[in-house]
Amino acid sequence: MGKNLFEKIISSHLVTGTPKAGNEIGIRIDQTLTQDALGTMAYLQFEAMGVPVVKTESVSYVDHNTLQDGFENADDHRYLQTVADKHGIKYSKAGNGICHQVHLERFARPGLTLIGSDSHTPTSGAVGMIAMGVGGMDVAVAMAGGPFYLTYPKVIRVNLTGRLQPWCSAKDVILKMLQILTTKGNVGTVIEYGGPGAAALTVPERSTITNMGAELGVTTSLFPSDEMTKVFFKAQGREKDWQLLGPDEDAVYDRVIEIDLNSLVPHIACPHSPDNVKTVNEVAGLKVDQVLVGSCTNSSYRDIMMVADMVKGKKVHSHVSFGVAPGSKQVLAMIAKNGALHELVAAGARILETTCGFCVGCGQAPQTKGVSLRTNNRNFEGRSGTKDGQVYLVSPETAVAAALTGVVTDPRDLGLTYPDIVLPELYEIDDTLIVEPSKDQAVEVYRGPNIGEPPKNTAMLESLSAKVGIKVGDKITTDHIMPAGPFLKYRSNVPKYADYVFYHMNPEFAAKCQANREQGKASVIVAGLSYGQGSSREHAALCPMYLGVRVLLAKSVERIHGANLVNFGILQLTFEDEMDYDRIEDGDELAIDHVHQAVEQEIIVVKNVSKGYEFKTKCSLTPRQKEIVLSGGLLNYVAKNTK
Ligand code: MIC
Ligand code: SF4
Repeated sequence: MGKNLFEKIISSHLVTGTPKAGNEIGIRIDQTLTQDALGTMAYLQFEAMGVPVVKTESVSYVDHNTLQDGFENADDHRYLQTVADKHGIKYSKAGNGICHQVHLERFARPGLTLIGSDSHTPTSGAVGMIAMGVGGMDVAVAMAGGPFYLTYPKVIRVNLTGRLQPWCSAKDVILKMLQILTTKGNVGTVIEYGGPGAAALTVPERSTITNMGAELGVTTSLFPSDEMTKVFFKAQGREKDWQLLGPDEDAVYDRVIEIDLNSLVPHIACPHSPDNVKTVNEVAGLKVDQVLVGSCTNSSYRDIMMVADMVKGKKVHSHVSFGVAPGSKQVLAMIAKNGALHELVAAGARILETTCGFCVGCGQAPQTKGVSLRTNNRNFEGRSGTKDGQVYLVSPETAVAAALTGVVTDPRDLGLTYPDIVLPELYEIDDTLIVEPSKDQAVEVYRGPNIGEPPKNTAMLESLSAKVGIKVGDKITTDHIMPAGPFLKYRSNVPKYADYVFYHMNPEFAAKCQANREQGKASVIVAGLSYGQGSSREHAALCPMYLGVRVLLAKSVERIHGANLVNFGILQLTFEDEMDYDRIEDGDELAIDHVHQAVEQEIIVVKNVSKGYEFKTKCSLTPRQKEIVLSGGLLNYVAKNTK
């Protein structure tokens, strides 16, 4: 029986376990990446492990928070640079670009494994590698040489046939996928793209598709490494990093989805979820206030050239604010040289820094109730920085159509000649902003006042007495739990950042948890379906842990967030009967007796002390994960097992 591509790469990296859907396996990690917003915690955790030099090829990127409105970011960046220097980590300075764009250009390699403390790490799956988003703690363990544990997923094959038609692009493919699979229920799945339609897509186009696999909630997405991949590696001056790698002809998949590119039309994700997808035609005519092109989804040379070509000789509509953020220094340097930058500026575009910026709510918040068309991957409520901002996700082509007309417009209706974007035979290669580490143990690590120690948890007590601190509904994202934007600068200062847990949903949450603690009680979060979707933000587990949250009771939990809860010692239970979700109320007192024994069982009985009834829950963690949770998190577990 033939192997699919995911299986092949796993087999060559397997450390423990049997690769069968649902089993826990441990794999060897070749590369890691971090970004500044989660990097500080990852490196503090790495330092706590006492390993002198990383065992992986590791890159630390600064791309999320470059506003530097205060000393905090600058402190973080200096800490990141010095800690990288000391421990053998490459440091990609602010200005070099968005981690996923730069990693794809300069580091990604077919056949390797990469984990990154950012949920869009699967972008690099575009070149035929296994790239996964994880919490910072898992990155720290991998850098120290430990295996990465994951549940062996189901593998879905997406067969692309036909060819993308003019004005339809890779973004429309992934928006279509989101319409089919939605953001819910895809935990434990990997997607492998293939077929003649996939073969015709360039690597940057493929990366737009693998990038937004994060929104589907899948473990990762991959394309085969083929002749098209070779062209990309050659153009990046890295032909030696390329190898031919794909699934066997007779590879077996758990499910096959067919997408005919010939019939694909431009799509748009409406507020406030990436799976709220319609065709652009259905929304056409809506007045637009802001248009932003950029982010790790759509900021490649191909995308920015498409934008520049479309606006050439035209003017941005008078009531639209149009911003363009090239994804990397490489892209910016090249458009500066070939004149495309001039076309953009002449048309009235605002040129934004080569960072995450608007995508993570750092700048460019739209006006009150403002309609903003963006090429990024997330449009969760409030993420833009404006609570009632109406963010729509589109391709660069659809974005420009709106920037020119002032209303949502199907780019096919513009009457323009479709630009023929030719990718360069050789990109401009200049890694000036990637600082090589000195591996000098004498390097002094800079720790400004914004750098705090990672807080520790204690082992789980025998009996748990806790109060519900908040009850929330379905699809709660890590942005709801731990807002980013102006609060990003507190990422390396957990006591401070913890004041903002659920800030936009219930600003009293931190105070309530504190009151529970004073009564000698832990706190519980009660949630609906797909809790923790959206990102690898481990602060969404770390800060609640700091506030004394010991249990999450949900209808279902997303993969990366679930792993982060384990790493910080928060017990995740799911309702055996979802009706019990309705019975429970904010403030209810709950109890679990003999927790250590209870989690060994499949069913765990929880008492609602306030209301005087019992209900059943499930704990679907692996034996290893249960032990970590009972120890109070991964740091305690590792310390216990290495004594
Ligand atoms: C995001 O897009 O939400 C982020 C900011 O990149 C996060 C990581 C973080 O919160 O640091 C992600 O996607 O994992
Ligand atoms: Fe940055 Fe946005 Fe990509 Fe996250 S999704 S890595 S914030 S560009």
